Amino acid sequence: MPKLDICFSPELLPLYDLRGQVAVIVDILRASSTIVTALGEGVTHVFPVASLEECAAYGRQHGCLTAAERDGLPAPGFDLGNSPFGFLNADRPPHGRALSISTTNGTAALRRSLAAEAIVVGAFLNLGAVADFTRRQGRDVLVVCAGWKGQFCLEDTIFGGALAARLAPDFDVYGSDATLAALHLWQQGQADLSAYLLQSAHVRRLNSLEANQDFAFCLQIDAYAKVLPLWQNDRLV
Ligand code: 3SL
Repeated sequence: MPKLDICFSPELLPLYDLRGQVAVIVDILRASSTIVTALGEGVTHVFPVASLEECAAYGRQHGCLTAAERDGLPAPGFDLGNSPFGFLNADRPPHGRALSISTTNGTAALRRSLAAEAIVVGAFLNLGAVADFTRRQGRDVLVVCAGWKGQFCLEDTIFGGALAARLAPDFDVYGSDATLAALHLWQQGQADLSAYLLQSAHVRRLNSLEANQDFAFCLQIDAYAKVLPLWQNDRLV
């Protein structure tokens, strides 16, 4: 039976062997939610890159939209920041455009997971699509939580618990304390995710940046039920 495990932070990735596994990259607030939204709103493909320089270079080379964030704020000189609402602006629809994006933790977590057999971006917005995909793959799954600058984040971990709950009993979701902890968080928080996460560090950080509408948006389960950002060559499609 395949197993699901959870890596609480990209700093812990050297402890895992991603070869042959499906990596689910999660940065609920907000990179993975923003990438899902962008693809759901008509962006053709996404180049997730670690540095601001690469983000700008991809923008020039591919003529694509650019989005960048550092410390929660839009990085200067790019078309957009890291808010999903950037892709919901009726005056500037993203249809048919590609996107390069660089964020503090989320896109860097993806770049550090390239040894995996398959890489998919997960969020509450596409939880069902990720669960269906991982079930079809039938391989071991590692949920890679982007965290915050190497630290544990509640919202990414509770997503891991939600995915584990969806994959049980077809997957072994009881094999590590990390997954057990995530399942416990999900059992505690699922009835009112918003209330449960209110005290979390990143929610407080976003609130101080007046990005609290993003928080509620990113917690919508299966709002983009058909969006499955899959890594192919150098991009998410
Ligand atoms: O670090 C990241 O990847 C971002 O998602 C953080 S923020 O939500 O834009 O602050």
